[in-house]
Amino acid sequence: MTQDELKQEVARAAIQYVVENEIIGVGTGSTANFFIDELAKMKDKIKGAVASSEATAARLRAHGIAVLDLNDVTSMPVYIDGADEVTHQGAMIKGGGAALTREKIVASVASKFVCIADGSKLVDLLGKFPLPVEVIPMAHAVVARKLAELGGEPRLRLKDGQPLLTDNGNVIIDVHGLQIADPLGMEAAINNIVGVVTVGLFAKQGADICLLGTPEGVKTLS
Ligand code: ABF
Repeated sequence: MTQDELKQEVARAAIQYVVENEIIGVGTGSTANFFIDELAKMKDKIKGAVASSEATAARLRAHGIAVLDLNDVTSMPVYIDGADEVTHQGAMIKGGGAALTREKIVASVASKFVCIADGSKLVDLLGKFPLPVEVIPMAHAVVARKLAELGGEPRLRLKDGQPLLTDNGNVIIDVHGLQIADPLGMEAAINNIVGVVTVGLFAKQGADICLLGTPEGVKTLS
């Protein structure tokens, strides 16, 4: 099976966690896109969705799914999203899609985080995937110096030769070369760096359930 087929498989499996007549939080990335396409088949059975990026909002609207403002939502039973890396304990690196801030915000409102990923994302130690950190543009140099002190190699994410800007108008530093043995401690340390908006470590609030697409079928870690 191709990686896309594995992502489609796990996206289909995630539908079982959608609660009818409720609002659902929806993530960002190619796996999340496959999930949105599956969610569209039951769009009349949900109240609407809260999107974790403009790209996800556009895809939801294209399917005729109501996109709700998080400020009008006080709770939601489930948030479904991909990851760049995930451990057996549910800690994740996210942000490869530059949506980490809104992903973390929407996930914080949901009662349950269901991670959907192809099996290649499961790791014993986080950090081979460069850790995304969303940063206020005027602070990226000083934040990069602080991140280097933590043992990483910080690189400003570029797009077409210019700093990539997130939906929130910030920039992203990807930290290469980390071996994150203490995801909770690293998340707290980077959160405390002045100028950091969000770090793409989801350890304090990780995945409650992780669905992994594998050639042998969907495996569930919980
Ligand atoms: C999103 O899912 C991002 O946080 C993460 O980078 C992405 C994974 O992308 P894909 O599903 O395309 O592998 O939540």
